[in-house]
Amino acid sequence: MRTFVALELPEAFEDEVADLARQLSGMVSGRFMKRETYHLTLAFLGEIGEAESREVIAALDEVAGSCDTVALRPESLGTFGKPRDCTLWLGLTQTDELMTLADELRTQLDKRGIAYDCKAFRPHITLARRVVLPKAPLEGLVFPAADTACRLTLFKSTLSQEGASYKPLYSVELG
Ligand code: 2AM
Repeated sequence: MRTFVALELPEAFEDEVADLARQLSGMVSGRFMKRETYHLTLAFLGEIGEAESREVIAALDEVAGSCDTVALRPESLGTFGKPRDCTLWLGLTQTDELMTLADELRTQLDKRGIAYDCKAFRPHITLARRVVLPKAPLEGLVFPAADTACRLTLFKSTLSQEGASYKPLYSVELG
């Protein structure tokens, strides 16, 4: 199964992210993500089997025992890809606590021999894919207020023509 580990978002924060996405949907064209897909990925694992998933669960338990809840501080919009076909995301401030949490998770995965995408961690929440950006800057947007993430989850990702759907497999509470 295709998997990743992510922070779940508090409901009030999700509401405000959805509100930002609504503002953007009037300014850019693209395939906007459903609200229930919002998350903050800490490590993308890709394909894993049963035995590996048990190791990932052990890693999450270990992380939950040593890491506190983390602040989510919306910072700016960002994109991956070309301006006429990109992924549009909300970037979060790389606070020490958030970077330490991602480091700790990755250390625990390393200890158990679980491979993950090693690209540098860039905290973001994907808002839309296949986006065509306008030439003019995106202005006048209201960003979500800062909040706190408390739950770390192993997700299964299923790809289909309608886009990916994510199912939580195992969660731990931080702090
Ligand atoms: P994205 O939204 O920027 O594509 C599930 O695919 C989650 O894992 C998404 O948050 C996705 O980020 C993230 N992710 C990180 N590395 C990935 C990779 N190599 N392939 C697919 N998704 C990846």
